[in-house]
Amino acid sequence: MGEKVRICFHDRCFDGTASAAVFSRFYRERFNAAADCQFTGLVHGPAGAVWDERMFDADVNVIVDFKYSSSPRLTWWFDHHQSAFLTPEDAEHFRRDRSGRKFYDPTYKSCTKFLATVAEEKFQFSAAPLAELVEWADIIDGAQYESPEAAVTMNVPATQIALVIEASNDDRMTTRLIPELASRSLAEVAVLPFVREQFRELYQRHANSMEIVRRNSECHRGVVYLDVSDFPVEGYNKFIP
Ligand SMILES: [Mn+2]
Repeated sequence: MGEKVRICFHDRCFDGTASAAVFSRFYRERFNAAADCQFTGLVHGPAGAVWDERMFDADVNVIVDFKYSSSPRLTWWFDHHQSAFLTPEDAEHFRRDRSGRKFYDPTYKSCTKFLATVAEEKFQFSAAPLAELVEWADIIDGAQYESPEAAVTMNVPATQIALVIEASNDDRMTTRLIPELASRSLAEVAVLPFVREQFRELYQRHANSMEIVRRNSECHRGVVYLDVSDFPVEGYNKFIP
């Protein structure tokens, strides 16, 4: 029987998706090459009741880039969010943990970089083949773009994949992407037909929203004011203004 590994990750987020990819590769290389990794994407909802015990249904249960759970069924946890603990009891539970498999550091800009660093330093994992993914997760999650233009032009594979992860209407998109991100370069992933096709569609929508924001914004003393309530814009990239 293959070992089942449930990896819960922050969905519709480049960093969360990249963290799941890095963890799956780390686990297969350092613990069990035959592990059957299954992925569950999560998005932030109203506070409380984030974790349902039934989600931790595998032999190994993992959370990356998302809130802590004090469940005894949780095996691994990596996060960097300030809001990692839902309650003071959860924070205390984490402080008392002696498993050596739960990790938290809010000074990291991305969970992906944090996970890769811990895996290298404590578990002799080589993150070198995933260096590009790790670097881009840090840029995107930390909003460390060279310029606001770099964030909206989406002319490199990483920002194209980020658009697909953040804006796709297909709920299975991220779980399809994770194994690709774990094994291919970003340039290879960006030209996979299912990625390319989604990108084209979403980019068209993004280009339209850029045009709408451009025509309906005013800048006063360094502050951009815009009203897009009359237009069919379903959210727009925060770097456009
Ligand atoms: Mn993150």
